[in-house]
Amino acid sequence: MLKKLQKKKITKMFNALDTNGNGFITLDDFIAQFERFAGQQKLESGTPEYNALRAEQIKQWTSLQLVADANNDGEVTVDEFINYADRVVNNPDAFESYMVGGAEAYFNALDKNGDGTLSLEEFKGFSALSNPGEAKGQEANHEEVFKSIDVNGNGKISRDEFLNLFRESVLSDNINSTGNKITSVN
Ligand SMILES: [Ca+2]
Ligand SMILES: [Ca+2]
Ligand SMILES: [Ca+2]
Repeated sequence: MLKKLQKKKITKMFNALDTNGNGFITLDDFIAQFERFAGQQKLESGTPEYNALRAEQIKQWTSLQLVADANNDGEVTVDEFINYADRVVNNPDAFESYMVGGAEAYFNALDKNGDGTLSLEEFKGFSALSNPGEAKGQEANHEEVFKSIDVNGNGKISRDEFLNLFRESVLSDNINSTGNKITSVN
């Protein structure tokens, strides 16, 4: 069973994925999220990064729909999503392939200069993943969030630091953990 805070975070995540806010997650939401991110990152269509991320996004939807869309109507409701998350969070293999796989594709897209780390500037692109309304608040504390993720204080976020943040953001039931800052529940 999901803990109370986890459930709250999963609901937040649902709202973030429901890009057009109609109460269902569909392929359109995934494509819209990708397009907003691609636009913000100035990814040009046809480039390898663009294609890889778009393919990853569609794969994410396909795998989500396969396991979460219980009545198979092409829409994932919040209840379907929570039931699904309950299973994923408690299954490390599924979690790594679905959630962390997606996070890694975004890390690669954010890492503009391809040095395997994210600078503060590169990290700012992360806000494009949030709903426009939510992104405002996040913009303000980017620097603070960046510093708390950059554990060794070298001014860069490594791949591991980024992926750990994702794991923590979903799995942790500690309200004070850094991962909560990206799902902004506190
Ligand atoms: Ca939607
Ligand atoms: Ca459904
Ligand atoms: Ca970089």
